[in-house]
Amino acid sequence: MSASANARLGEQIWQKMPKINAEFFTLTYGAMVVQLMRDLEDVQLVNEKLEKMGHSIGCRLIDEFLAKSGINNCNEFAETADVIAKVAFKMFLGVSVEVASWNDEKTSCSLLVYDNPLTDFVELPPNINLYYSNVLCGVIRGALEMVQLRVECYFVRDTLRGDDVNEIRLELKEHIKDEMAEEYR
Ligand code: MYR
Repeated sequence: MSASANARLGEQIWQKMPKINAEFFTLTYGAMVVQLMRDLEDVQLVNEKLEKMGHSIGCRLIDEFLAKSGINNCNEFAETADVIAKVAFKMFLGVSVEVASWNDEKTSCSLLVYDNPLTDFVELPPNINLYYSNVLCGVIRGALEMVQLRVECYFVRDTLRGDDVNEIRLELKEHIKDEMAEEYR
């Protein structure tokens, strides 16, 4: 199987088989990252690719999340962040995440991921600029886009790079106008 077909397979497994064994999933994700490193030969491109893959996963995942959680409309961004941290991470990765470091406007916060199952068994070579779990940022961005929230989402601390915690910064940029809904108003 070609390198890119392997990478595609990893993505498909993630999208279509959310209940697969966690260890197998973690190892599959790792194999996919390694393959992307080989194929793209540029760490920055790999970071971007992981984020984009996450985005397309997030766009699909949101329906399942809303259906299973029964959550529909968060009034405040703070509520949305809490739902991501406490419900979504739990549902999809089995871990709970802390929300911290809000800005005064309550449009930007950090998600502190103390235990990231994606990085079990993983060690990075020193001085590599890889955001190994960048797929998570894409998943969050894609899922929120589907509920009309445009966000920027990026890693600021990463235990694989020697930090004491994984910190994902989440910034609300815009409430996307729902043109269909506007038309029927
Ligand atoms: C709303 O504001 O209407 C509901 C917002 C729900 C947002 C849920 C986003 C799910 C993000 C999935 C992250 C998964 C990480 C493993």
